[in-house]
Amino acid sequence: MRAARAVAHTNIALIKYWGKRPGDPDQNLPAVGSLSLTLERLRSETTVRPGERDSFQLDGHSDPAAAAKVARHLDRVWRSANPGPRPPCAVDSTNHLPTAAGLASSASGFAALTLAAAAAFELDLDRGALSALARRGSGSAARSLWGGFVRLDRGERPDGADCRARPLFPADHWDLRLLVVHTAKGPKPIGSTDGMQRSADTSPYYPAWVATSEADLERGERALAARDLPALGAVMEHSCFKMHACMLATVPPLIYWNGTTLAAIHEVWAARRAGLEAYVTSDAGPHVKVLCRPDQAAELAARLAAVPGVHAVDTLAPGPDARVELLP
Ligand code: 2P0
Repeated sequence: MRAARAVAHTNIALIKYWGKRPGDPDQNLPAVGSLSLTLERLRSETTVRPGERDSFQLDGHSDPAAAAKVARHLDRVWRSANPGPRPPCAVDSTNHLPTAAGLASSASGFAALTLAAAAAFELDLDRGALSALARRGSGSAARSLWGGFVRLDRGERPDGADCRARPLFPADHWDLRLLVVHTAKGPKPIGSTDGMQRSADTSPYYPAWVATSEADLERGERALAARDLPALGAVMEHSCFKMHACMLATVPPLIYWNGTTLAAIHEVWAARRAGLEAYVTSDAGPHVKVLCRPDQAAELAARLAAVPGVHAVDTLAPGPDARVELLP
């Protein structure tokens, strides 16, 4: 075993993932495919070294629940190539993004952990196989192996081998901006894994959500290929609001938004009526993400920063591939 450090950037789904298909829970198989944009700057950096015993630190703190998830994921990576016991690992991770607040720290976190662990264990795996492994840690992590625009296919196989992401277009395919409009501080009340299970069990709109997702993926991919922002924005908003409709109809209801979330959405639509090309999406959290042109990003960011209750607005360009290096 070696020591290795990986960096993976977070991603925002333009066409959303919500719900798992039946099967082995450890395979973590999504019920729908998804299409994402990897972001610059917002990233996880993870080092895996040989240790006396397993240890895990996130931003310099230990957390037993997170350490158990990390150990389970190290086992998956190790067992993908080795029958024997896994060597103990010292894992250190730094998140350059707000953790557990709807900004997908699990995406960049499990992607970086998968990449660092595979390099530390000296496994010869291609990125597709790494993506399928990352998915078992967190569905959205499968998409964070690549920069730019990425598609995660739902797949059909029970072993998940065909459920891996693939890069559609690199970051320089289309110079877009994503504004992250922060509307709250602190972690969200209900994690995605529990939330999507509740939706699958109780939301009468869940079957419609699953049935209509494939068409959205195709529309989204076509709009990306054509660099057609109004077309991409329309299907991105539709996917987002269908997912939130499914969440709202869950028993008890899943409402990840606050009042400021809705005010920010209305502000984006007002900007659009005023002639700006801006489209919203939001995830399992209260923040609003706005897809727009680079030349209109500053004006939109200023409008959104002025909405009462908005804490901050980050402007992000498409980000790079995940990367890994062996350490001495
Ligand atoms: C997404 N989300 O596509 C969607 C939109 C949240 C809303 O992927 O259970 O943390 O670990 O596979 O990846 C968040 O879900 O869930 C997510 P698990 P994950 O970005």
